[in-house]
Amino acid sequence: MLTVYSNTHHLRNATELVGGQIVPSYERPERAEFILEQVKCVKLGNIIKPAKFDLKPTLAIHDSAYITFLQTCWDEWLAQGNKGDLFPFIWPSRTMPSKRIPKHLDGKIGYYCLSSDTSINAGTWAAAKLSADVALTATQQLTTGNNSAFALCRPPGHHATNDAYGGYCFLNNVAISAQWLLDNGASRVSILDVDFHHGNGTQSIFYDRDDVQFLSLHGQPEQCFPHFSGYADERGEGAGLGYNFNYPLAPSTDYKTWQQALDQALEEIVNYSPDVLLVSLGVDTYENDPISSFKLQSDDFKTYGSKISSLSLPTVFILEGGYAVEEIGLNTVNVLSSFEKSHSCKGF
Ligand code: OKP
Ligand code: ZN
Repeated sequence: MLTVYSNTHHLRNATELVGGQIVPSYERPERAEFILEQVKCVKLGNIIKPAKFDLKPTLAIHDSAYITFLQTCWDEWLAQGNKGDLFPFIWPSRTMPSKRIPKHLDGKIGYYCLSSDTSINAGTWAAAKLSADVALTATQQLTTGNNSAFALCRPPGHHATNDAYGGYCFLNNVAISAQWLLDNGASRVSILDVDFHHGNGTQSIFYDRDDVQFLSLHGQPEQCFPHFSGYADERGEGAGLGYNFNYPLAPSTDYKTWQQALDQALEEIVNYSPDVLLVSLGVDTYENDPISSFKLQSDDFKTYGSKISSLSLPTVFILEGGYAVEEIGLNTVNVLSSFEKSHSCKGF
C-alpha cells in the first residue's frame, strides 16, 4: 500500500491544557515519526510526498470566514502583545443570546473553537493545510490506478466542523477527501471512523446528506470526549436521515464487543454499496493509550484490518488519533498490512 507523507507536519507543535497545566500536546510530531518508521520497517510500500492543492477542496467543506480566521489569528494574537500559545476562554454558551461573530479576537476564538485542549501557534495553519493535502493526495490515488492508500497526516481532522476547530483538529481531512471524490466521479462515499473519539465534525458536515454515509465506533458521550455528540439516536436529518450511524461503547470495551459493533457497521456499508470507503483511522482504541480507555491489543488491529478488506472496496486510510507513541506505529501498520494482504477490488 502506498503511503503519503510530508515532514512539514513538524510545523504543528503546540501546547495543551491538561489538568490545569499547559504542557506539550499529546498530538505531537513524534506520533508521525513512529508510524513512518514502522511503515518503512514492514515495507508497506512506496512513500510519496503530497501534491499541492489550492483552497478549493477545503472551501467546499469549510466556511471561508473560518479559514480566514485560521490564517490570521496567530498574527492578531501576537499583535495584541501575547507571548504564549493561543487558547480560547469565552464561548457562545447555551446561556447567552448572540449568534453574531465578535470583532475582537478574544470573541472570535471562542466563536470558532469547540474545546480548550487545542491551542494555536505559528505553524498551525500551514500544517493543517498540508495535512489536508496529504489526505487529498492519498485520495487522488484512487483515480490513478491504486485501490488503496494511506494518508500519514497530522494534525488530525475528524473533530473539525464546517466552522469550528478543537480536539486537535482544524481541517476535516476525511470530509474534504470525501467531497473531492464526489466532485471527481464518485456517487456515494462511506466514512468509517474507528478512532476512540466520536467524529463529531464529520457527522455534522454530512448530517443532512445521503451521498456520504458516516459510521463511527467510539466511547459513549456520557463519559468520553467530545461529550455533546455521538449518541446512537443521531441518525441524520432531512435527506441524510438514516445515513448516520453511531456505535457508542462503554469506556472499558474490549475487542470482542468492539468487533460486534464493527460487524454491524460493515453490514450497513454493504447495504449502502458505496463507490469508495474512507477510514478515519485512529489507533487510540489501544489498551495502553494514555487518553482513551478501550482495551484493544496489537493483534486485534490485524483482525479488523482484514475484516475491512473483506468489503472489497477502494479504500483510503486517513490518520486521526493514537497517542501511545511507542506502539502506534505497530498498531497502525497492523491494520494496513493485514488489510493489504487480503484486499482485492474492482477499481474506482
Ligand atoms: C482527538 B482524536 C479531556 C481532554 C480532551 C481531547 C482529545 C482529542 C482527541 N481531559 N482531549 O479524536 O484522537
Ligand atoms: Zn481520538
